[in-house]
Parts: sequence; structure tokens; C-alpha cells
Amino acid sequence: MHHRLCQKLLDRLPGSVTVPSYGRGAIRTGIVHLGVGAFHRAHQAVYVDDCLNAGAKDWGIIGASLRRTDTRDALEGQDGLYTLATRSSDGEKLRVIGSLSSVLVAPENPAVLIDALSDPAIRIVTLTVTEKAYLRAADGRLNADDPDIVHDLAHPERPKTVHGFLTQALERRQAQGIAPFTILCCDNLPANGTTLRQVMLDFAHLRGRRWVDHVALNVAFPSSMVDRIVPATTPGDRARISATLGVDDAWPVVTEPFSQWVVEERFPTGRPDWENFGVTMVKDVTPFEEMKLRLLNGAHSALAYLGLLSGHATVDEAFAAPPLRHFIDLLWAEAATTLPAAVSGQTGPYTQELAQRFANKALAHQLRQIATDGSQKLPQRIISTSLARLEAGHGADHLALVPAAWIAACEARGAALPVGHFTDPLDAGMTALLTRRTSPEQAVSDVFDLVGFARGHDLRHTLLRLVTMHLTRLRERGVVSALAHLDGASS
Ligand code: CS2
Repeated sequence: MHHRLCQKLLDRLPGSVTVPSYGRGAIRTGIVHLGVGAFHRAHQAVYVDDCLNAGAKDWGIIGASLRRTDTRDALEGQDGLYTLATRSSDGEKLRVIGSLSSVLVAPENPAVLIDALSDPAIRIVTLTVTEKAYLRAADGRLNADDPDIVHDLAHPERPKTVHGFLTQALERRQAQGIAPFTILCCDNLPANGTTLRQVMLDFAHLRGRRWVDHVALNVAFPSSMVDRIVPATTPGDRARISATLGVDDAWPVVTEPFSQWVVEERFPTGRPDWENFGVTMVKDVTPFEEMKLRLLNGAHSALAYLGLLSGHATVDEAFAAPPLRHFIDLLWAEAATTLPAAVSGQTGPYTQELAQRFANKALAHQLRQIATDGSQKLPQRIISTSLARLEAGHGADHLALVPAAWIAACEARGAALPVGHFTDPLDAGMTALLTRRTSPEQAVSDVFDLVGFARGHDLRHTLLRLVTMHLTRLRERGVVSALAHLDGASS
């Protein structure tokens, strides 16, 4: 049997594998990361590892999982080390990352995470907890009725939500005269720092103390745009990577060569010198964020639903299908016109690069992974883009096919697609609604009501009409015909 990847075996790895060049014992932790999934380990943890390799000592990371134990279980047996596998048609490059010092599992012992967050050495809290963990209502404000929020208000010492953990630690720090940490959101939300700040202020308000002012005046919430495609690691990846290493890595991550991080420059208590390692520090991240959400993530969601309905399993496979590829080009053309002036000149090269990234066959990025949580993703990826087009007096025919394909893909679960092939926090309501098999018009309107898409918007009806037209066609004649009809309409 092989040994496990660990600190003392690092010097026995093959010469082709890059390993941390720093003494890990001398690194002090300065960052707590909430949501220590594959994305964090292939992105922020790598930028921090770069800083540590260059001699920084104060920015080790304590990772925290808010639900699952698997990352902690795997990494505690390998001194927090794991392999980053960068894959492209040129092959696979392996690098061992050492920036994670430990992983906590919040539900097992919430007090330990609050203690870690209250440590004066911690100056930044980063988050990748996915869209749904922010618990936003359709209007973007905190959903105060969420059972976990209700729980956290009643039991502030044993929180479950990010809002509860961050607030409890900020209160403790204030009581002890410790400056607040900077909170750096790294999730795919529009104006993600501002969005998190708003739900944190709403939560502080519900705590009914003077925390609203404290958070509003003293806590920095820079926004950031994060980008790296990170497919879920498979058992095959683990076996292949372990075979190359000559030791077992139970928890490697697989990613693409491309990586981008654009961060707003607002860190009152300091930060690693990320700008030396490829991070772009800016005053306002919004244009970059919108370009990424509307072009990359929007196309991803389109490929996910249309691809699954066409029998494809991965992004590269769906993107190689000529009708889908053609559709994505037209979707990009629609979305590009909605972007702010600061980036509107960059959309050509940007989508060309995206096309290369989507074609990366070595990633086998599963469409079902992207299809997950559509109710949380589509508002910023597709719905706001469609409304911006309609507001400007333009058509949104291609954009509007995506929510229709999402509804059709939800309907296909248990029929053409396996039950539970992808999931959504609103699945219970969606399934109840879609099994009634009402008319396309009724179904679209009910789904939009349930998930809050375009709620209260003047052009909601115009959008509903477009989505209904597409759902009718998808139900009656399938994807090929829906795409062909669009071509007919636009030629
Ligand atoms: C994807 C993203 O799963 C998804 O919904 O669209 O995770 C995407 O791969 C990343 O945002 C790329 O940076």
C-alpha cells in the first residue's frame, strides 16, 4: 500500500512535481477561509501559496467547512497538503500546495471557528460558500425567515450561517479592542462585496444592537471577481495523480491553466502582496465582474441546460456541437452589448479566450455540476442581462432560451435525465409545480414567481412571453428545433 502525501515525504516526490519551497512550520495564519471546497483550493489558496513561496510569512490559511467533513477528513491525514493538477491538451502539471494550515468543520464545534475568527492575527476572511449560502430574498436583501437565520438569531453562540459566524466574531473582536477583519467575498455574485455587506447589515439589524453602525462604519467588504474552471475531482483523477506522485493524495484538485482574480483595493488591516502574483488590484471591480458573469457564467449555464437536453455530458462536448456553438456566439453578441464601457472593447478577445477554455477536453467539466442551483445563478447570469437588453429596446431571444431550457431540464429529470441529476435549493417547490404539467405560459409564470426572477420589473411580461415561446418549442419539438427556429428568426 502507498503512503499518504504528507510533509515528510515531500522531498521524495518526482522532480516534475512542484512543492512548497517555504518552511511551513514558520508560517503564521492571517486568513480564515469559509467554504474550503475545490474552487478555493484551486484559486485563492494558490495565490497565497505563491506569496508564501516568495517569502511572506503572515498569510497562512485556516479553512472552514460550513457543512461537510470530507475535506477535513482527507487533509488532516496529509498535513493539509494537496495536489493542484493543471490540465490541458499539453498534458498535466502537478504542484503541491501548502498554504492551508488546518481545516475546521463548523457544525462539529462552532466555538472553535468563532475563536479562530476572533484571533487578532486573522486580518482577512475570504468566502466561497456558493450563491445560495448568502440567503438572499428575491429583492437581494436577507431572507429573514430562513430557518438558519432564525436559529442564529436565537443561538448566537452556535451559529450555522456565515452571517452568524462573522457577526459573532466581529462582536467578540470589538469587545476585546481588536480591529475587524476585512471580508472578501469570492463567490459569483454581482457586486459580491456590496451584496454580502447588505445581508450582513440586515442581519446586524435583526440582532437589534449597535452592530449595524459598527459593521457599516468599520468593516471593509471589497468586491472581487474570481475566475478558474474547477471541475469536481473524480476517483479517476485521484488514482492518476497518486500514481504520478508515488504517494496517495486523497483530495487533489483539477483545474485549467487559466486563472484570474480582480480585487478591490480596500484592506484597512493589510493584505498579502497579491499584485506581485498575477492578481489585479482595482478601485472598482464591477465591469470585470459583469463581463465574467454575463459572458462566461451565462454561456456555461446555457451550455449546461441545452447540452443536457441534447444528451451531452461535458462542456467541451456540448461546445463542440455546431448548433450549440453557433448559439453561444449569438448569446455572447446579445450579452456583450449590455456591458459597461470600461470593458465593452474587450469582449471580442475575451470570448475568443473563453472559446478555447470551453474546448479544453482534458477537464471533462460536467454539465450537471454547472446545472446545479440554477435558481440562484440565473438572475445574475441571464435574467438581468435579458432585462438590460429589453430596457435598451433590443431583443433578448437568445438569452431568453436559457431560462426556458432550465425549466425544460428540470422537467426532464426523472424522464430523459436521471432523477436528481442536478439539484437546486428550490427543488421541492419546482417539482411540485412542474409535475402539474400546466401550459408553458402558466409554468413559466409560476416558476418566475416561485424563484423571484424579474420580480416587480416593468418588462417582466415581455420576458415571460419570450421564455414561454421557447418553452413551448422545447416541449413540443426539442432543442434542435428551438435552435433552428432562432436561426430562422434572426436571419
Ligand atoms: C460554473 C462556475 O458551476 C458553475 O456554475 O459556471 O463555477 C465557473 O466554472 C466558474 O465561475 C469559473 O470561474
